[in-house]
Amino acid sequence: TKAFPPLTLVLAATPSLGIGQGGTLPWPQLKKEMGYFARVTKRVSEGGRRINAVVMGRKTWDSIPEKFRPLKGRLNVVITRTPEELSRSLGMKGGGDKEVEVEGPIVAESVMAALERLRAFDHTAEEEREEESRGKIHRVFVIGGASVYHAALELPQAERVLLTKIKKEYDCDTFFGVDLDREGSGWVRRSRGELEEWTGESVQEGGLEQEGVGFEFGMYERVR
Ligand code: FOL
Repeated sequence: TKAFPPLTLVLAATPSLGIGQGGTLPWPQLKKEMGYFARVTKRVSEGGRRINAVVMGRKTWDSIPEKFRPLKGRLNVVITRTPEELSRSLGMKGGGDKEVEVEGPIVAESVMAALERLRAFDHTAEEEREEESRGKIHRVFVIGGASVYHAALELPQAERVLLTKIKKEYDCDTFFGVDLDREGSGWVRRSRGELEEWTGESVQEGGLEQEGVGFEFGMYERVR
């Protein structure tokens, strides 16, 4: 029986694989890079009846500006060992002294538990389906941070990484654990054409530049 659902890690990193600094991204806002992230994580093949999921750690959830979370058009899943603490902060939205219940993310205590919740959600989707059809969830993206990437990489389900290489160094206190370009890393870089095909994005050869910062989109797949 095949590992399900497949996972795609999405991240941007500096040359030394830095991904975070002080609870936020290390670089000044790169609108085109964030736009790519948003489009790729939202895009589904059969528009309308399917949705993608984004799985993230609690600190990543906290790092997303309140007005952008839950990330719209995607099923949000937050990993925390203390779900009751997260629920408390979720209930506060709406301002004032009254706590207002808002549509929140799915909460799970581990990446494994998150996948179980997603499988259950998929089976619970109301549409009738062919026996072979995979249900309501199209793709599952792991969007960080470091400890959630680390846990996901331990699983055979993690078969793809969308890595944006930021071509400038910034002070970072959080790093991605695997050098995907290293020979024998167990990962292989796919071509720009293959990235375009998989993501549905049209990608500039040689990358982009914004605010004097160069960056390039890449895709890696697990080998074996
Ligand atoms: N992957 C890549 N390639 N770039 C990233 O910046 C990135 N960031 C995270 C995970 N993977 C990434 C985690 N951090 C938002 C903010 C922080 C964040 C992830 C997402 C966010 O607000 N996203 C909005 C877009 C808002 C906008 O258009 O400015 C979204 O709808 O996705």
